[in-house]
Amino acid sequence: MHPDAELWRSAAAVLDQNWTGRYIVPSRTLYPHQWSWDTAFAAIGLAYVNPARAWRNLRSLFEAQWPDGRVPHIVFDPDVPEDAYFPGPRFWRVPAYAGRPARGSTGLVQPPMHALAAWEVYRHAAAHGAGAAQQARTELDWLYPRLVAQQEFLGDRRDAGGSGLASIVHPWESGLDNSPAWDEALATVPADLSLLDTYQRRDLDVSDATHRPTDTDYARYLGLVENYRDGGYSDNDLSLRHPFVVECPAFNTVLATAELALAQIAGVLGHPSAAHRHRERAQGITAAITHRLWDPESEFFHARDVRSGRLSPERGVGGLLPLALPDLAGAQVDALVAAVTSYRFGLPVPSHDRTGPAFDDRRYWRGPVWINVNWLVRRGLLVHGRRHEADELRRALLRLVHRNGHYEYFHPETGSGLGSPAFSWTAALSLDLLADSSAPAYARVFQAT
Ligand code: 2M8
Repeated sequence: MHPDAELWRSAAAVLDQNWTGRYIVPSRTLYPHQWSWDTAFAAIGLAYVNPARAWRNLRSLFEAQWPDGRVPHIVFDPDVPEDAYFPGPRFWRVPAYAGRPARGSTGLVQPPMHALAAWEVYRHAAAHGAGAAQQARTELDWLYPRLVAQQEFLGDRRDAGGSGLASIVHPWESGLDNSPAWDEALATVPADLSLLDTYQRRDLDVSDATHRPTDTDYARYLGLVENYRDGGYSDNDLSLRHPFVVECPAFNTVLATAELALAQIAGVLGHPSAAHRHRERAQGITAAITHRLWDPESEFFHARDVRSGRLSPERGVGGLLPLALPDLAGAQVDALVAAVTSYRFGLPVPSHDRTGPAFDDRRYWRGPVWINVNWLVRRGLLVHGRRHEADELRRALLRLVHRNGHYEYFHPETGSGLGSPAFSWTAALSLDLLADSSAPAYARVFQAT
């Protein structure tokens, strides 16, 4: 069988195997519930093999949206036992809301990838016939106000720095959980190691401790959840009440990209003035990212600690993602493309600058290669017409997955698979990479607006 056909078949099989009937798990071993941005990446791949599941997956997640617009970072499956994942529903103590029983979700968020995913699923729907196209239109109608509510929550309630950017209140909200980009801000968060006597980490039962966060960091993660939870998950006066409030370049890039996708969706749904407002918001967020997070000396985007006002000195993969912003200034695009192709990163990009002291080739988000952020970097290369680098990245990613399997992440030197095997977003985005060699069509999505 042709290697591409083989990869296609194995990727589709992973998505099948991880489908629960209502939603897709990130992986059967480590993550037995529904995760927010994983749902979006999975939908992008399901668009090719089973669009009905792509929509069902998005719908399941948004059915758990809070009345304030936040989309929880994990929606707990009531059929999965409490001890299958830690921290589970009992730790989060989320009250009942919107007709849903208590303890149905976490109170954190993740990067709002869903508008882009919905747009991608819609774009591919016509290829599956008239019925699928009709369903796509109906689902877009249902999702649009919910996607807008998510943007409003993040842009308003989470603008803790008053800068037009959304802040994250926990490293888990970034999706780049253990990135060195949080180290400096996290160092000021108390680490109560006794929490680990009270609560048992579950991740270490199913994965190698040298890959996962240290106990000190884990104790900080739990302390941050407790603080946010005990404040009723309120976002009032965040920078006074909460010890971790950070503006992340990757999170805010996804926020801006969501506005651009919403502009497309609003256009299809016949709301031209809303489309115009979405494009303006994307421009506003892009300007704020440039103003707040660009460091002209390092020529890189860094996370900003809102409480201290300091930019993190680290060059994490999140600092490359503003490349996906179509309105980014040419000099910044050039600097990011240079970083992407330099020894610091290289194709495919690792999750951290290889030359930085914090780089760790195995530990979670501190060095290994992840497919989802590479997919976003590739999108950025295409948006800025860097076709050659985008094609090279596409080939490198497909080679990596084909040789090593649909792992959660990969060793940045040897390429060997790490973390969970049969990981949904690796499989889903492999399908998209296999299907989409027509690079310029991507960029046109934005330029046509
Ligand atoms: C990882 O995060 C979870 C917590 O949310 C964990 O470490 O247990 C991250 O890689 C995150 O980006 C991802 O969404 C999640 C599920 O795949 O796993």
